[in-house]
Amino acid sequence: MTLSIVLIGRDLSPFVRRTATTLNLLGLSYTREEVAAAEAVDFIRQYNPLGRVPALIIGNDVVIDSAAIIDYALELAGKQSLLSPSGEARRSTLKQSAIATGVMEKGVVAAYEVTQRPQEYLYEPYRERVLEQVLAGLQELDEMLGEAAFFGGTTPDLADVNTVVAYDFICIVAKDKIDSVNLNRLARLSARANSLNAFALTRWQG
Ligand SMILES: N[C@@H](CCC(=O)N[C@@H](CS)C(=O)NCC(=O)O)C(=O)O
Repeated sequence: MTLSIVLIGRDLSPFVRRTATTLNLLGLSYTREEVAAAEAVDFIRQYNPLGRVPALIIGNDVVIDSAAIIDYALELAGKQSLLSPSGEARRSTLKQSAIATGVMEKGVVAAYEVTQRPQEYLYEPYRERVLEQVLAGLQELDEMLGEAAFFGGTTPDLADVNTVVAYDFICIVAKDKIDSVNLNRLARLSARANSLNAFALTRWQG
């Protein structure tokens, strides 16, 4: 029996996009409820008391938080191409992914500083500090990638998903910051990944 899978959230959210891209790469079929967290609070709270996306309805079950959803998806698909089962390779992928998800978190904070506060309550030094953290994370990932096509070698792994999603998100919310530093390797990684369907289908078109 095939399980019905519904992903709640839209791809502007890096946490939603990293989940959708992972599902795509794993070849799991799903449908979408493309709602914005800020606009569909009551709807999302049926699935997550915090009103956050993503949430995944799978059969009669609801899984929340992108990390838990991705963990579940990896288990369901039973493939090890995105994350090695053990050892140094697994630790590296998890470390690169932790940096990338940290960039996402800080990027969301920086964006909310602007979108969720009245202009007079915006405290620019805090936003700047957060964006410094974002850039430090991206620079480290750029360095770690080096001249490789993907973190995963010739095909993307979980670190590639998280890095590309983090980089693309910061290009949306703080393009001036991206342009202020040299992240050429990440720019190439993003272009390479986004030429693949799994990434292209989730790229934010807003
Ligand atoms: N740790 C969570 C973070 C999810 C998250 O922060 N989602 C944002 C959208 S990018 C959200 O739903 N924000 C609404 C809110 O916090 O009120 C995950 O990985 O799923």
